[in-house]
Amino acid sequence: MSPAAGTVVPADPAPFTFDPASTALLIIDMQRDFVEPGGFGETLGNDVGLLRGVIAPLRDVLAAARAAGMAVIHTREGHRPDLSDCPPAKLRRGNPTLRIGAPGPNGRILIRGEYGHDIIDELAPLPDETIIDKPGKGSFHGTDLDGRLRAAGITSLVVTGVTTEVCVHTTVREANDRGYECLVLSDCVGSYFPEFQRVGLAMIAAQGGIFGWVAPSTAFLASLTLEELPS
Ligand code: TIU
Repeated sequence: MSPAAGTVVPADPAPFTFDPASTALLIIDMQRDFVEPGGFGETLGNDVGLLRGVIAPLRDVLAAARAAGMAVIHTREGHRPDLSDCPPAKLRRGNPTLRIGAPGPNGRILIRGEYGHDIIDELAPLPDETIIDKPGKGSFHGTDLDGRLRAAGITSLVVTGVTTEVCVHTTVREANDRGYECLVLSDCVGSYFPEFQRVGLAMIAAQGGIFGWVAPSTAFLASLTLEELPS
C-alpha cells in the first residue's frame, strides 16, 4: 500500500499504514483491579505502580483517537458473580493473597459490577464506546469482539493497555490470526516486569513483524496530526 492510501506511522519493523475509518483504538483492561492497590494485580504480588506510567500517554492517545473519529473499544477482564465463567484452573492458579471472587478493598476481586473491576476514571469510556467484558486473557476468547469489528468494517487495531506480556500479547496474537493488523503503542502498554515489557514488545516486531508492529505513542499522534494538514 502506498503512503498516500493511508496514514503512516514510523514503526518497528516497518512503517504501519492505516485508515482511521477502519481502525479501532483497543484499550485492554485499564481496570482498577490491575493498576490500583488492593486489586487482582496486587494480590498476585505485583507492584501496581509500575503500570501507572501508561495512563498519561494513553489519555493523549484516547483524546486523539476520539478527535479523529476512530472507533474506541475498551475491554475488562472479569467474571460473573457466581464465577460460572471462571474455569477452576484459573481460579486455583498461583498463590494470591486474595483469590478471584474474594472480597477485597475495592469489592470482590475481578468480578463484574464491582468497583475494582471497572475502568479507571482517567480513561473512562464515553457512552457510545464499546466495552467488551472478557473472561480470559485474550479479548476474542468468549466475547463478540470479532463480530463487532467485522460489522463495523474494522481491519486494523491500535493496541494499548495492560499487561504487555499477558492480555496484550494474547489479544494481539488472537487478532493477528483473525486477519487484523495490529500496531502496539510501546509506552501505552505496561507490565509489572520491566524485562517482560522489553522482551514482549521485541517479540511482536521480531521476524519481520511476526504478529504486529510497535511504535511509541508520539509517532501515532504525529501521524494523525499530519493527516489533518492540507496536502
Ligand atoms: N497478571 C497479569 O499480568 N495480567 C492479567 O492477569 N491480566 C491482564 O493482563 N489484563
